[in-house]
Amino acid sequence: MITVMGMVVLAGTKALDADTRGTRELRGRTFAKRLAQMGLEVARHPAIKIDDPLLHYTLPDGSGYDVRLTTEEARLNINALLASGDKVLLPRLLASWGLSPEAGSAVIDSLRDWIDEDDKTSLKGAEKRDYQKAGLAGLPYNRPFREVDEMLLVRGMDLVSKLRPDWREWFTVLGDGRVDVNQARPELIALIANVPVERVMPLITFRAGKDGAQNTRDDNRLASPVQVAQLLGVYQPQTVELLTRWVQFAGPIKRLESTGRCGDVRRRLVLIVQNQQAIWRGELPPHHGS
Ligand SMILES: [Ca+2]
Ligand SMILES: [Ca+2]
Repeated sequence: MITVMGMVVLAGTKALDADTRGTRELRGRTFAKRLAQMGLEVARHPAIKIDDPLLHYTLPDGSGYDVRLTTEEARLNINALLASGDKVLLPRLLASWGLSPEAGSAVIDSLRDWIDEDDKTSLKGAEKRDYQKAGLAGLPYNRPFREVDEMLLVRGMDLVSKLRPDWREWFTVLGDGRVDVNQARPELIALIANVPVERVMPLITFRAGKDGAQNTRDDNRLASPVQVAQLLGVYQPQTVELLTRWVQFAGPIKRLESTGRCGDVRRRLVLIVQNQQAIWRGELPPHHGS
């Protein structure tokens, strides 16, 4: 009797323990999300400056939020890139992520087949038949991507995602396709200019201004393709032309990224704003690395 009672009590305590941990974790997740939401509400106010102290907030227990303001054009617009018939940037990007030329062109052909209206499979691509064979009905959508996440449905993108878990951070489906060089990450500028990423550092240093930090009031703004080419030490006419075609200097679509934290829990909420209107909101996995 006593043994059985003891076991019941023990089991009860264990369940209670598990509950408490579960509840604590849930509370942490909820609280981190609330903090991230708070950050977004503060950040979207028109009076907020790019280096406003209100973009960062910490409570005495260490929980809080950090908001990063950038532009959506700091990313590659996958629809614009595919529509342009690009044969340079996407292959270069996938190769830099470790895809073989064959695997890379298969992914690119499949991305093209996904957005073109017809059902004719391009060389290494994938259309309705190919997805059906794999047991996937209703694919491809045969229209431009409306969400970055839709790209994951394309044949071969699982491999990309395995090699580059942060692949989403490179793409957008918004904007006119030209990359905002005042906000883009060094690796993306290196990709467009076809230079090693070290060669982009003088440009990053210039952009950061005297204090060495991006997104502060002393930042310098890049203003012309020629200036960009000079800072990168790029003089080849073809590359300069590519630069001129694919860059801009102030993307009009604002991207607000707010990370709320509570204990070990991080939650990242994104709000995209155009002409003061929210056009997309969602949650993404917390950053790895960048
Ligand atoms: Ca198609
Ligand atoms: Ca600065």
